[in-house]
Amino acid sequence: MIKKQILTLAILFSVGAFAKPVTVEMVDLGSNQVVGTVTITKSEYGAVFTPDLKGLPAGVHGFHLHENASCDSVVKNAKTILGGAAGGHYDPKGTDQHGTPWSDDNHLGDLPALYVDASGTATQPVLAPRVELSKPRTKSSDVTNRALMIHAGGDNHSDHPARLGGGGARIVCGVIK
Ligand SMILES: [Cu+2]
Ligand SMILES: [Zn+2]
Repeated sequence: MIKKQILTLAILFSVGAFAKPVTVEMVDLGSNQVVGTVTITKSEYGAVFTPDLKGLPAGVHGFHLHENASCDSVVKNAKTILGGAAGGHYDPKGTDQHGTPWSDDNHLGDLPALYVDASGTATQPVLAPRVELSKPRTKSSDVTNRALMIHAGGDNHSDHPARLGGGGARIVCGVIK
């Protein structure tokens, strides 16, 4: 009986039915202080991003997977861009379009916006249906070696009237290991 259960578990692991949750330490790019974590877990319906963050500006914030595993600043045209080394929204299909988390013709890194309450706390999870923590067969992951980014403004999931949902400056970032 026990042997059979162990065998079942071994099979489930080998097909990637269980993907280990990934916890990302999030850093305020202005102060360099850790403001909490976002834990990414696999569900039957996609990846769930659960924030446990404090000290953020209240409201709705653009929230994306960016392509590079770095939160460093870059200098462009003599201006410092906080979090610039994270690169653009993760876009493995090269769509060059910003859109909704549930459509295929835009960045894979487009997540639902993050809600921060009046006290500056974010605990409300969001679901990204296309993002896979471990893919069948290859077991490669969409999240490993990327950056998780929170923007100053919201996200209308469109490139109009402003590009990339209009979220503007990068305020909080975490490298996903
Ligand atoms: Cu972003
Ligand atoms: Zn995007």
